Amino acid sequence: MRDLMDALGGIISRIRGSTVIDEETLRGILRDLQRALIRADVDVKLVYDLTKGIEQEFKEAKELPPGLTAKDYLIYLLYRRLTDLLGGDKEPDVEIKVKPYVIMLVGVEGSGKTTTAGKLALFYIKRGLRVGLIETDTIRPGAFDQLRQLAERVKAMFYGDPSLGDAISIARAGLERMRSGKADLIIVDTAGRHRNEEELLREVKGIYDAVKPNEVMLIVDATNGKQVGAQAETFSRYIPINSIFVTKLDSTAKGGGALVSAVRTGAKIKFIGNGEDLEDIEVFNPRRFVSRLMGMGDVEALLDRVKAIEEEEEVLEDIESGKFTLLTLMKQLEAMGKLGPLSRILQMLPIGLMPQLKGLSDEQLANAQDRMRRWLSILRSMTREELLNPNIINASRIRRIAKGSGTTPRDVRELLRYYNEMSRMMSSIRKSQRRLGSLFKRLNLNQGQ
Ligand SMILES: Nc1nc2c(ncn2[C@@H]2O[C@H](COP(=O)(O)OP(=O)(O)OP(=O)(O)O)[C@@H](O)[C@H]2O)c(=O)[nH]1
Ligand SMILES: [Mg+2]
Repeated sequence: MRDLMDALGGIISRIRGSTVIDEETLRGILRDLQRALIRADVDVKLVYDLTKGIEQEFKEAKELPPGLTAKDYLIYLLYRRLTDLLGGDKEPDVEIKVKPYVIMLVGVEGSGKTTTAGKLALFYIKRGLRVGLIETDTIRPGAFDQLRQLAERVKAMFYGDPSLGDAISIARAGLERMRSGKADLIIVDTAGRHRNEEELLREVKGIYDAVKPNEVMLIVDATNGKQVGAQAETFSRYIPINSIFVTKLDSTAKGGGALVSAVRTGAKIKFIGNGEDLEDIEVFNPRRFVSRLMGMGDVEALLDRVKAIEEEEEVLEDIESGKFTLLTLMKQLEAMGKLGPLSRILQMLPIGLMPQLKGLSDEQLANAQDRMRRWLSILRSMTREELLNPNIINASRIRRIAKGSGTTPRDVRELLRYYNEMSRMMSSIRKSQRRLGSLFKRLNLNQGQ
């Protein structure tokens, strides 16, 4: 993945280094992006859609959130589109909830199944599970020794008896053994090669029927680039593919294409492998992956900012639509904490929590910040019900909340008083806003640009 990382790094420096992002600069940047993605073996049509989408969204954005420059916004769009292409912002669930849980590994020859069996075993043993490994590959010479040695290294149970002859009997016997050995997780490794593809797939299907795994995990080699989708397709004609493990991301320029292709099969990419060591396994998180591709620190700070702005946006919407609960207040305090004095909420509400912030002395400012922190911890100690219906907060609830937040009942009451005051103020602001109509709103939205 180094190549793609370098290319994206170059694109980001180019964005940062431009004086303005005009039509021509944008074109050039998007062309670089297309080139980088196509070189990483991402499907051409997808690349085209992605850059087209960025271009449109960038041009259509009429108002940038305050404090965000056009360059920031372009980098943010790049990040968001790439994350979406890799499956959005959901982290896969890798927790084992049913025991014993059986995972069957399938994949073409040399994709990394046996190594991955060892990696998965170690991953779950570290999380306190008893793991059993079963080898069913009767074709590759040394397959049994290979997995037995891995099992010894990670301290997993092992079963594999080539004298039984056929893979299906071995799988059945292995399952029996691991169950009586009280394994929490049983991993069944399979062959990747046979006399022909048909025969391999029929054996895989036979093992599947005998073992009835909770999960079939397809192991794909990232060096195959966008071909991994076709591999998934072939296997899924015989058995359902539930999850994907992408190996060898460390050793190929085609990793981007492999990942995108895998995402598009509809099966969840759960893990990626980035090295030959057993420790080289990572839960696949598209957000984290893309931030790293784009050069972490830089992008992450920007993303935090965008997120805070989005949260602030929500609060403003709540306020405008007449919803002002303690939950709104909590979100407001959180957004203010992240955005600082730039916050539009702060500009909109010159009184209240931090009266006339600009005119405060350092000491008063520190006090205000202390109070803000204290109030946040009070709000975080409340239940959702309390946040939405402050009326139910009686004396005993106040005592509980104070205890939970390490404050005093007096502090809690102070906050509730503030909330009531604020609530009243909000409705008067809303009234005046309504009177001044859209003019006021427009003026307000255009601040900071
Ligand atoms: N660089 C790198 N190499 C890997 C990774 N995963 C596996 N390998 C290597 O890929 C080669 C094949 O791995 P195996 O685990 O034997 O693959 P297999 O799918 O079991 O192969 P067959 O049993 O023949 O189908 C070995 O040399 C592994 O060390 C990875 O994430 N990165
Ligand atoms: Mg193998």
